[in-house]
Amino acid sequence: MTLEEQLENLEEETMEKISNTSDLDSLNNIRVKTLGKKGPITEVLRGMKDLAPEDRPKVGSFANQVRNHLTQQIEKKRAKLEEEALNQALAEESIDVTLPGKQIPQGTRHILTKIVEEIEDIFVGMGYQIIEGPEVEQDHYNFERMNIPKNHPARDMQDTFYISDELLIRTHTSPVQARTMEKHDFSKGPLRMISPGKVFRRDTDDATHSHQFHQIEGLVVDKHITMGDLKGTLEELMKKMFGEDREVRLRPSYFPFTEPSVEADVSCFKCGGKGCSVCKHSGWIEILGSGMVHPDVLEMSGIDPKEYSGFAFGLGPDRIAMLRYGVEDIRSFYLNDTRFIDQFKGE
Ligand code: FA5
Repeated sequence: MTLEEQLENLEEETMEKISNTSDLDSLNNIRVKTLGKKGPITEVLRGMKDLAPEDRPKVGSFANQVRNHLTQQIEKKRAKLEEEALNQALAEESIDVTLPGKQIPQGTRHILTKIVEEIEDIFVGMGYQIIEGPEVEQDHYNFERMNIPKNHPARDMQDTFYISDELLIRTHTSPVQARTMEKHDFSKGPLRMISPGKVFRRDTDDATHSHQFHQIEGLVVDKHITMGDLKGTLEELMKKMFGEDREVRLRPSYFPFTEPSVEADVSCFKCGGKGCSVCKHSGWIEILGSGMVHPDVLEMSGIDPKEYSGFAFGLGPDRIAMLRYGVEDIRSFYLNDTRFIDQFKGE
């Protein structure tokens, strides 16, 4: 068989193999075996040295023609197989748009944050400013300026985490009263502020006490502020929070920084005052401590108590949330159990 005949046979066999192959790996094998360095075409080209010099160009160009043709055919087939593979992959990957979507868990603001924001909105609507104070506080503001000097028995009412003799984590938001009063410029108008934030006490945790909880302080100072203003303000708050039918009752109490001091009760939102388990069958729910700002507290903040008067209150949003949603254990707010927190998503 002449070299040309060998090449023709080889071309024919290889074309058949190319057309029969159906995967990229075997196509690559064909390419390596036929066109590679050790393949038959290279072999033929090597055998040219035995040909008569005048035959060499003819056979050489024929061998190149066969090689080019086979290379083209292999490339064509590769493109076809690759396209098929891609189409198959796409077909397998196709999405079923009728399947339900994957749920992406979404966080929600904590219910205590929502309560605080709700109360903030009510007071902003009445022209109050929101002022925040430091959680690490000086003894001076937390106690002294609140009319509770060192060794005063009233310090026992708020068991305290001290950092040093003069520094503590605040036991109530009342120190923000002193911080705000000493800075207020009354020539620009009355002082009306609320101050929400975290407070800390060395209380033993139980269902209704936590060593960390929230308070919202309220303070109004101006000329001619009376208990009537306090009662009206608290009534407005309670109606907005617990419904238009709510009433507020003030009972005498004691805080060193208010005089007179009162506890405010709201008529029970559950039974309307008839008596039920929420109000412990009294018809009333204790909701906050308040009173008229003590003249000494005004004076310590540089305000003349003969000219100015004010009222202040401190309420616990944790207890309000417990009452409103029937949460039985205050510790649930702080355990970071998302099953508990998620219950309030829609609130
Ligand atoms: C005070 O802290 C006063 N500073 C409130 C005040 C402000 C009175 C301005 C007058 C004028 P008291 O210790 O009662 O008061 O706390 C206020 C509220 O914080 C309570 O009504 C209660 O809702 C909440 N509270 C107190 N201790 C705890 C506790 N351990 N866990 C959860 N809530 C608490």
